[in-house]
Amino acid sequence: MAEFYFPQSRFLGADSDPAQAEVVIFGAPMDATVTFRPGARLAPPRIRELSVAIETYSPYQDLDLEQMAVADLGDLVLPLTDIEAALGVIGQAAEQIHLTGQIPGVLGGEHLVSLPLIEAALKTYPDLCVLHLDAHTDLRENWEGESFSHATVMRRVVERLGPGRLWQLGVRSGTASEFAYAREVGHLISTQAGELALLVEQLKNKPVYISLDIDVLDPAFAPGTGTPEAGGLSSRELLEIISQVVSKLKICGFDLVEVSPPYDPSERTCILAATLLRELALATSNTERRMRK
Ligand SMILES: [Mn+2]
Repeated sequence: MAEFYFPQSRFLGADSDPAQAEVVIFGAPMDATVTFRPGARLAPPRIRELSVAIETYSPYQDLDLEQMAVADLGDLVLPLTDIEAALGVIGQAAEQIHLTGQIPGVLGGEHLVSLPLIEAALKTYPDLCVLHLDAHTDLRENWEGESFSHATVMRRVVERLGPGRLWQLGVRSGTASEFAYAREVGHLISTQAGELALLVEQLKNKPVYISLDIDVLDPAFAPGTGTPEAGGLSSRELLEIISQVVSKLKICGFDLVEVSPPYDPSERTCILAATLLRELALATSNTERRMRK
């Protein structure tokens, strides 16, 4: 069994018994492969602490976390420098949650934590698709000789899923060959209404894993991240996409990664991350009903 340490506060409204919860939150505080500015492993406790600043009720979805069974397990105890071992621990923790039909919601950490999380979901949901919201393609074959990195994570995911099952939204940075690969093996979409409608149409009956890199947002809204990239979504656009698009999907797991408190002096990124975590948890409330269809 995975070992957790518990920060001083639980995430907002996540006070259910883990055995009874629909959504089970935990932190994966790892940033070993971050290429530019580390710090993401400090995010889960800070996002929890700052979640007291927001309400449990979402006017966007007209849903309240208080009406939902959400648990918070705390943060995984991870080996600091053994990346493979850390990924194993993260994957195992998620697998346990899937076994009981619950939905894991994970706070990174860097984006490489999504790989074991998606592998774990794939074991339970063999026809899994992934919706990846990010500024970056994350499709490099390797990064400075490393095949497991936050810059290669979606390439490894595609290798496990097979073609046609990765949908990428908000991407605006990568090499020409990464963009070519993205178009060849997956779906690169914009926030244009027609493309979002097509996404819902094609994914609504499939189990979907949501991987949200905070840098999909413009650095004006989310400066606290390791590799910010200009030209991103506004926080309002992203909140609308979650309430109007993501909530229509059968979400079987989600993560929120790459928040970096050392680059977030105003703490606006961490507070926004808490809001996004609330919205993602609430967006799963349709999932159980949809799974039965
Ligand atoms: Mn990114």
